[in-house]
Amino acid sequence: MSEQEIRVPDLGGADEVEVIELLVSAGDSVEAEDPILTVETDKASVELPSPGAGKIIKLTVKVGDKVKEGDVVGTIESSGESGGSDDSAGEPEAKAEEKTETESSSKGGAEPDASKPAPKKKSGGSRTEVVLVPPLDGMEDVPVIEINVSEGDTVEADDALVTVESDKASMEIPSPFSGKVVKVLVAEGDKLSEGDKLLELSVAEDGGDGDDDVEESSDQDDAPADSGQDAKSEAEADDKATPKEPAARSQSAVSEPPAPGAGVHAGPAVRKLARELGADMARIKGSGPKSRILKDDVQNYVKSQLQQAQQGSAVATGSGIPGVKLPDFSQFGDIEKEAMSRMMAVTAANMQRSWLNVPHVTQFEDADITDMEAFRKSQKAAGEKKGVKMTPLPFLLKACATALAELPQFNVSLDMERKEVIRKQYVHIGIAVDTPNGLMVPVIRDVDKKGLWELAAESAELAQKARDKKLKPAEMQGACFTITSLGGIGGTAFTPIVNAPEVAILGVSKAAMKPVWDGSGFQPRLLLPLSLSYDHRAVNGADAARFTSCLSRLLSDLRELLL
Ligand code: CAO
Repeated sequence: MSEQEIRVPDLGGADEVEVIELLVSAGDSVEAEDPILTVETDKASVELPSPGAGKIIKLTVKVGDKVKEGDVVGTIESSGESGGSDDSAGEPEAKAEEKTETESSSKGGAEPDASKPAPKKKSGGSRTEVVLVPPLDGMEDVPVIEINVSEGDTVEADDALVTVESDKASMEIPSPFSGKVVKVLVAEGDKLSEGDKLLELSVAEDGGDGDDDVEESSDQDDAPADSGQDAKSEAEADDKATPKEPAARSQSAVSEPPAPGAGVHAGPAVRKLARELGADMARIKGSGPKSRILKDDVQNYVKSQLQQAQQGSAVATGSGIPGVKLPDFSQFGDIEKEAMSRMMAVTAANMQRSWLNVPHVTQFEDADITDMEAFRKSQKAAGEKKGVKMTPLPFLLKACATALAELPQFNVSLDMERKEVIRKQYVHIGIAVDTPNGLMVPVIRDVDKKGLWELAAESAELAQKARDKKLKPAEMQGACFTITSLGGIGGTAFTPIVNAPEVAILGVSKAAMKPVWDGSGFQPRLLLPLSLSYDHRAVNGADAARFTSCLSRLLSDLRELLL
């Protein structure tokens, strides 16, 4: 381990440059040549690379500082693993310079030597093509914002070579050939127009990457089969007469300009990070100078997207609606946090799913159960003998089974994907049971075929099993309809949530004595409030009113149940 200063390398001729972004902090581990900070000249931004692998001890500059070649910007404790090995520790500047030389030709330090011709060279199985800027949708003098390749890189046809950006959009200029980059002729910040020279590409005659022979070898007189140019024109290819074909091909391959606002300012490392994380840079707000997007901006963006997705999926179950944001409740007073029980989490998800998927409407009706209550009470002694308590629930079950038979559109489920209505030939009814662990809905099967005592016994047994957590999964499945009775507790009406894929649920509130006009006077009658919520896709309002009227009729006169 040894300490080594991180110095500003050769800046391609720029005197003093401004630090616009710190890419690491004290304590960060870096590899050799990882970017440490970004500086900006009047032409381009350049990332200063780490001279070796190791741990950053400190950075001695901050954003906005001006630095020049040779300035110390920080210290690194070299791990001696790669480029930052002890061998190189003594020569950090040489390392940095080496990197900068590569970068300055590709990222903005050096001006392209416009005076130098751009000959088409060929040697052995490869030729050198000069890639020109294709038509830019009528735009001229469009600045280069990113060079996507460096000398020595192998590219495929259509790989992005450079990115240019107008005030409206940014677009990538693709490679017209597969090959190896011999020389980059532009720098970030350069302004390009159609026909300008971009770079030299060594292209294999056999369609490979033109890897090897890039030196000039004019003794090879085989002109490229498709160029139509002779050896003389190759030697003079220093102007717009350089092969036109690549430019034409480039035009067809120029990517569609992104939507307005997609133009972004960011350094290559930030762009790379965004690409790796799959972040759309057009959506990220830059906090750097001139709204430049910094690494932190990308990370914060991805973090917020993840948080939103997590909150959204917890509550929205795929509906795409935004989640509810929670404040820090502890700012208002003491709080305690407790994990949801599994049952609560499942119930919450089911409720959410039903509420979001089912267009709910609730129909209200009062049933006169004065006579039914008189009958029910008359059965008390019989019930004690049988060991069964007769509550209003079995009557409700029986009445609902009869109503479902009369109005079978309530005994269906909808398959929206297949656009089918599934009609059920059985009558299984769920009963909502309030338990210390939460709501459970055991199902009584074939309600239409069972008598009141049987229904009373079975509902009591299932309710007890629910409270004792002894229900089997099969005992909670297969319902066609649900009854949720809060009558033993209180309330005058409520709007229950349909237990999808059922299409209706009956809420029952507490019966109360009320004056009812009989045509000549008010009579005291026991009225049972009914609240029928239904899926308006499956059931229309008139049928819902028919259903509650039917229930009211059946409960008011039990003889109706026999018909
Ligand atoms: N009006 C007036 N009194 C009623 C009544 C009504 N609608 N329904 C029941 N009662 C009376 C019963 O007659 C009984 O009184 P007595 O002991 O004097 O006879 C008392 O209330 C208690 O009845 P119960 O609740 O024990 O029995 P039940 O058969 O009516 O109900 C069950 C069983 C399982 C439905 C009920 O115990 C229960 O858990 N209800 C809550 C359901 C629930 O939480 N729904 C909400 C779901 S959505 O969040």
